[in-house]
Formats: sequence, C-alpha cells, structure tokens
Amino acid sequence: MHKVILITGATAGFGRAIAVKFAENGYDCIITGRRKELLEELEDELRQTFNADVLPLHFDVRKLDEVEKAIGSLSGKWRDIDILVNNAGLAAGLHPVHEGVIDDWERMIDTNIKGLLYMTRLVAPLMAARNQGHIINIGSIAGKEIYPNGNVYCGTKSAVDAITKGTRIDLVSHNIKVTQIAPGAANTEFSLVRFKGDRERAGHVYDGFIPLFANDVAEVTYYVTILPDHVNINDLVIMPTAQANATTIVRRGKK
Ligand code: NDP
Ligand code: 8X3
Repeated sequence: MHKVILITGATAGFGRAIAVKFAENGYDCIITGRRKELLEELEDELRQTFNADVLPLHFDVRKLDEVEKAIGSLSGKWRDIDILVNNAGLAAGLHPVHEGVIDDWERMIDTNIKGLLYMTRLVAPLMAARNQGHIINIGSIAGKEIYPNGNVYCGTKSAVDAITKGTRIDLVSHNIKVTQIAPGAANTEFSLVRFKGDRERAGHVYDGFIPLFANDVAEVTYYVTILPDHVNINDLVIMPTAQANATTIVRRGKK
C-alpha cells in the first residue's frame, strides 16, 4: 500500500518540489495551498507524469476553521497520513523594527507559527492513533541566527525551531519522528513575496552566487524519510556552498 504525505504550501517553491519528489517515489499526495488553480495544475502534473493519487485541498493555514474543515474532510486512506510537511510560510518586508509594518508581522506570525501549530494539532492525533508518522517542519537559517531587519521573520523561525523540539519531546512516546529542515538562501517565490512583487529587488538577493533551488530542499526532505525506522534526523541545516551563515555570502565580482 502506498504511503500518504500531506504538504502545506505545495503551490510553489519547496512545497511544490517536495510533492513532485514524493509522487515520483510512489507516495499518495495531499497537496495544499491557497491558489486553487496552481493546485489543480500540480494535481494534473502528478497524475499524468507519475500516475500518482492526489488530493488537492484548498485552504489558508492561518484560518483555524478552514484547517479543521480540510482535515475533517479526510476519509479512508487519506486519514492515514504518514508524513506531514509543515512548509507553508513567508517573510514579508525587511525593515528595522521601529519602521516595521504591523500587518506584515501579523501575516508572518499567523502563517509561520500559528498555521504550523494548527496543522500539527489536527494531524498529529491521527498519527498518534496509529503509533507512527513523521512531521517535518521547514524552519530556516533565520531561526538559527538573527540578521539585520530580520527581526520578526527570524522570530517566527526561531519559534519553529523551539516548537519542533517540543513536538519531538511530546510525540516520541507515540513513535512519531519530528524533523526540522532549515535552509539558507533559496531561489523560489520567497523574495518576490518578501518584497511584495518587486522583481528587481527580489532578483538581486541572488546576485553573484548560486543559491539553493527548490529541488535541493526536496532531495533532503526525501532523504530524511528513507532512513531506517530507528533513525531520525532531528535538525538539518542546508546552505548554498557560497553561504557560510545568515549574513556571509560570497558573491562573484564583489569584495
Ligand atoms: P514560496 O513563496 O515559493 O512558497 C510558499 C508556499 O507557502 C506557497 O505554496 C504558498 O501558497 C504557501 N503559503 C503561504 N502562505 C500561506 C497560507 N496562509 N496558507 C496556505 N499556504 C500558504 O516560498 P518557499 O518555497 O521558499 O518557502 C517555503 C518555506 O520555506 C517557508 O516556510 C519559508 O519561510 C521557508 N524558507 C525559505 C527559504 C528561502 O530562501 N526561499 C529559506 C529557508 C526557509 P499559496 O500562496 O498558494 O497559499
Ligand atoms: C529564508 C532565508 O535568511 O533569507 O528563510 O531569511 S533568509
């Protein structure tokens, strides 16, 4: 019988690449996100390319009633979720704290922290009932180190770091693996979202070096799921080779 994976934020970036990687490897995929048309495109692609069984669920992780309705609608094999990837998230803005945009803060906190918690609260009991499962939280280097103007985004990812540790402690007796994957700079829609559609500014983030790509993160996400039952990766930091830490990136043509 095929295993079931649920991925939040599967319409773009890491989440989309993770869905492709797991469908290619025979998983039944629950793909989720707000942009319905992109979910439908991905559903078609996974069905046609890999003959995968796919369930698209269109909801906003910030809205508890939508999350409850989506998870409550699952029936049959789709309730037997083997892997939950809490990936949906964003950065909004890059301002010093005294110039911060409160609405940006609310979006980041509501999505990156509360959305992840809602998903975990609703899916983990299904795993605990079966005494098996794997929860993978997508954190960030921004949850390990704080950088200038990163204030609230770094705060949300530091929260993911702490919540992942707490989740692992609480679920270990239920035989549930809990892993954090913390990437460095990756070229997805992330910077376009952070800079609110400013393509030029977003493009400059990756000037002069080779960043991570979504497939790189999908590869390591798959890797942490194929280890023996008795082995868990607690925390995996994945960086571009040109990036040493949150603030040190070697860019060609720049001193
Ligand atoms: P993208 O912007 O490419 O993708 C983000 C995904 O999250 C989209 O599918 C989006 O779907 C979904 N999403 C955002 N808000 C919501 C919401 N309220 N409800 C449901 N889905 C939502 O970014 P990445 O792939 O780069 O980011 C994925 C994760 O990785 C995030 O948590 C990010 O913080 C983290 N990360 C990114 C890094 C990077 O440099 N790119 C590095 C380290 C971590 P839709 O808009 O359709 O809802
Ligand atoms: C995304 C990576 O360091 O640009 O989480 O914020 S960073």
